[in-house]
Amino acid sequence: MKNKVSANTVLITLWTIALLSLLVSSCGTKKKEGSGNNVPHDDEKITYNELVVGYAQLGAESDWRTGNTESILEAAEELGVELLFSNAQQNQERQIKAIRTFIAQQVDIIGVAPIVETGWESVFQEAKDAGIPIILVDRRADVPEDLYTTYLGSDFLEEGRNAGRIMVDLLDGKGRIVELEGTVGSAPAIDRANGFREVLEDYPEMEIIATESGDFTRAKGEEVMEGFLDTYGGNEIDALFAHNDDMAIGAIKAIEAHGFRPGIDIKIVSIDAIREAFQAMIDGKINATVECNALLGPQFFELALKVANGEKVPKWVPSDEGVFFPENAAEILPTRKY
Ligand code: GZL
Repeated sequence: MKNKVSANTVLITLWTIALLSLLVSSCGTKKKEGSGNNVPHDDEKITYNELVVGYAQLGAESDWRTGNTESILEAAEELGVELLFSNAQQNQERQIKAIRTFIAQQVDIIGVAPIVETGWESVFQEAKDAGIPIILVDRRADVPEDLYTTYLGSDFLEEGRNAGRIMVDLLDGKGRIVELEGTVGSAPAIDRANGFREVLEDYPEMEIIATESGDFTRAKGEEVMEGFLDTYGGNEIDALFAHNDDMAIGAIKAIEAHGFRPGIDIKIVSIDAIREAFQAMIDGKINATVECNALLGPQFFELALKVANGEKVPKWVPSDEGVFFPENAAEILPTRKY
């Protein structure tokens, strides 16, 4: 009996060891690759503090850009993402060089705000060949859709349409308009101009008498507006459409230097909704600003993590945006972050 009992004991012990070793091995190993959908399983997914992102920012040309950069840096810090950040000072070659550096450093994801729409196909192909997904942020690039994973940013056409609708109301369907365009060849400049003109098509007595690029900066906006005033005279200009608030604020200086009242003698509609535009509306110098959301940091890293983990994301993630007027500018200004 004793022997029989000991044989049973041995068998039970062996089964127990076998069962325990099976349990330990299944907990300690990743699930098999290729289990159907190739999406990493939970225990294979990386987390924010394992994510390495290269971000090629285009410059620091405006308050909007400053707010955009701050949003990206703060979000990386809060989430614990390792961020390699470069500022190309509005130079495309430097942006392309930054992307090549990120490829060499084998980051997980590359984010880029393309300064202009063209000239990206080669370097984006290099990123694709290196297996590094690209996320377009803020501005689109004119490349085949397989060269970027998703675009996070505004509907610039709609921003231009909104500015056009407001301008029609301000001028009651009739007037002579000068236009300060953004950076030549950039997605916001191209689409804001097109959206604005789309609306004006139905108003033949609304005429754009001059358009010139102020490169999204205050200094250039003031310089170009001075040129408009010298050429046409303030009495011949009913309104200004500025593709961003920084150029509008520069233009305000030129308008006042020529002895005219911005917002009254010359109406002003611009885009971005930066803090200083709210102050200018409070001061009666800007008549409306169309919001272009700069605070894209949190959404960008949320997308980056999803893409790094092989999750499906939409080809375009549009920003939520509004339009602001002087009536409630004082109430809203304290809530604005850029
Ligand atoms: C728009 C952004 C533009 C802003 C400008 O998304 O690219 O660039 O409107 C900025 O202020 O310079």
